[in-house]
Formats: sequence, structure tokens, C-alpha cells
Amino acid sequence: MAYEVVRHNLPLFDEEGRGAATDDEAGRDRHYLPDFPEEDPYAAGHRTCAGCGPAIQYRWVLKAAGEDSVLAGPTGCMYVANSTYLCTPYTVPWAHTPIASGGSFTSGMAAAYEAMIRKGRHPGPYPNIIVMAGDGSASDIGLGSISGGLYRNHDALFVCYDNECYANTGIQTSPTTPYAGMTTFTPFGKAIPEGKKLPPKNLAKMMAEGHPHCYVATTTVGYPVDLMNKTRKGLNHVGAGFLHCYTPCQKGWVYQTSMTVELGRRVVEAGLFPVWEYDPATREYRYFHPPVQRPVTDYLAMQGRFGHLLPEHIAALQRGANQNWRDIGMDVPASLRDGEDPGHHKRLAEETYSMPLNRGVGA
Ligand SMILES: Cc1ncc(C[n+]2csc(CCOP(=O)(O)OP(=O)(O)O)c2C)c(N)n1
Ligand code: SF4
Ligand SMILES: [Mg+2]
Repeated sequence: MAYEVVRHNLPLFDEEGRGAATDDEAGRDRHYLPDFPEEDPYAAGHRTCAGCGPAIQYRWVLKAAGEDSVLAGPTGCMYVANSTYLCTPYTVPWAHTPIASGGSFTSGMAAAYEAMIRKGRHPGPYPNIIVMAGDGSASDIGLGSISGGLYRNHDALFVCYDNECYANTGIQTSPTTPYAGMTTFTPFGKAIPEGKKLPPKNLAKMMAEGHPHCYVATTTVGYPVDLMNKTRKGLNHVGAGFLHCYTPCQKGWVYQTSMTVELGRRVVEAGLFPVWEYDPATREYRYFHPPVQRPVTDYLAMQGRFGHLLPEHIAALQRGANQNWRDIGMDVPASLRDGEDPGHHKRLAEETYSMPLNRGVGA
């Protein structure tokens, strides 16, 4: 006899009116969440750096998912810093997988739960199955196994927590490291003054375009309600979901530890990380239009990893941001268009400390 597979349907948090909040001209009241869940499957006592963006993301994803969750974590900071021998901060089942096989391990878990429930060996309901892979894993070493899980449409949520580097092994460049971001493998110098020369891989668009039957979304730690709702939408979607979450790395990016959430907003307001959602039913993208548009320097100047930039590098980044604004259907104000001219940033070359002093990544 085959038993029915009953699935959770997690309610969404109320976002109504948050975008139009008037008490903060930047509309930031939209981030306040009075009904934040009390359960905390990612408990205090982990060992990540102060202000660690991936740890914040982990906590909110797990709050949104709740206690009936099963997790996988490919090698990276969120494995190594979170779990030492026989001790982890998870109150739910969690497994470490090799960095390349987070997707295949999760596919196996999903298939096994389906089979066990059908055979009456697991009482159900079907748990929330989540893998949280770093950008090195999700966009590079483990890309194939995650793509396989999405392609076969296993009922699980595949999350990339993106700290734009291979953090755990010492801040090496990854495919999502931004143009001109300094890492230990992309140092700046006379030959390559910008540090990293390549633009970042557009991982989330690649996942949406390549797996059009999947729920795909981007979000950041600057937007907790958005992050938690997209977690729940991805889990409610029957089939595979992919969430790409921007998560600053204090150690690798060199910024004040209290600024993690602020960076999560500024990267969006600077046009450098578009926030959107792809609906597999209609095959349409819904883009978030932030109420504030900033020059990229408002974002770059907060981080030591950009402390070496010359005017032409900043102009190139502003050109990319302006293209992003157009791509998501927003106008580019004249002040931001002016920023495409290196001459606009000449002041930076003349004032030694107009950008934060670069004390080296990983310092
Ligand atoms: C096949 C393989 N190559 C290299 C490593 C070494 N390694 C361990 S953690 C890590 C960094 C992973 O980066 P990412 O996935 O972005 O996670 P983060 O450390 O940034 O959290 C690397 C390269 C490994 N464990 N396995
Ligand atoms: S190195 Fe970065 S990602 Fe790793 S624990 Fe520290 S802040 Fe978090
Ligand atoms: Mg990483």
C-alpha cells in the first residue's frame, strides 16, 4: 500500500505596506517584522566571526523553515566554523557533505523521504529539505550537483549563501567575486591595478534560465522579511527551488562588523545586486525596485576590499550598475550616469584616504 506524501504549507509573513512606509524616507520600515518566529533551529553558540553575513542568513532561513527541517551543508565556513567535533548549533538534523556534492546529497535525501513516506516508514509530513552551499560550492565546485538536483526537480530548497569568495580557506576569489574585488588570489598591483579583472558569474539568472520549472529568487541579509518569505515560497513550491542570498563576509571584505545588514541594503540600492523572483508558472521575473538609488561609491567605500580602486575602476562598476538598473526596468538618474565618467571620481585619486584604508583581506 502506498501512503500519501503530505507537504507543509508555510504561511507568508505580512509585507503589506512595508515598501510604502513613510516614517523613514528610505522605506526601511519594511524590514521590521513583528511576528518574527520564536523558534531558532540555528541556536546561539556557533563560532563564526562577529557580524558574519552567512550566519545571519542561516538563522533567518531556519526561523522561516521551522523545526521540521533537515539540512545539508557542503564544506565552507558554515560547516567548519559552525561545527566542531560532536558540537553544532543546529537543533534539527544537519549533515556535512563534500563541497562538490551538496546537490546530489540533497537530491538523495529528498528521494529517500518521498520513498519512506510512501512506504509508511516515515510518519510525515514531508520535511523542509534545505541545502545551504557557499558561492564556491554553488557557483563553482558543486555547481553540477546543484544543477542536477534542480533539473531533476527534487522537492528541496537549494540555497547559495554568497559571500563572494572562498572564505573558509583564506578569502580566495570565486566566480561571484565582483569585478575589482580584492582577494588573496586577486591582489592588486602594478600589473593588475584593479585586483579582479573578470565580472561576476550571474548564478541566479543561470539557474532560472537553465531550470525554468524551478522557483528561483535572489535576496540579501538586508531584507529579512523578503529573505524569510522567499525561503517559505521556495519550500512551499512542490519541486526544486533555488535561493541566491547575498551575505557579507566581515573578515574577507574588511568592514565594520555592525554594517552587515546595512551592506545588504546598500548593495541593492547601489544597483549591484538586483533582487528578484522568478515564477515558474508564468516564466516571469518580478524585480524589486528599491526606493533609493545610490552611487556605487556609497557601497564600495564601506569595504577595505575596494580600497585600492582607481577612478576608472569605479566608473566601470557604475556602468555595470546602471545597466542593472535598466535591466530591471528602472530609470538611471543623471547623477548616476555622470558616475560612468572616470573624471567624476578623480577626487579619489587625489585624496589618499577618501576610500577606507586597505589593510588587506583576511587581516
Ligand atoms: C574538492 C575540494 N576542494 C577544495 C576544498 C577546500 N575548501 C574547503 S572550504 C573551501 C571554501 C568554500 O568556499 P564557499 O563554498 O564559498 O564557502 P565559504 O567558505 O565562503 O563559506 C574550500 C575551497 C574542499 N574541501 N574540497
Ligand atoms: S570568514 Fe566570513 S563567512 Fe567565514 S565565518 Fe568569518 S565572516 Fe563568516
Ligand atoms: Mg563563499
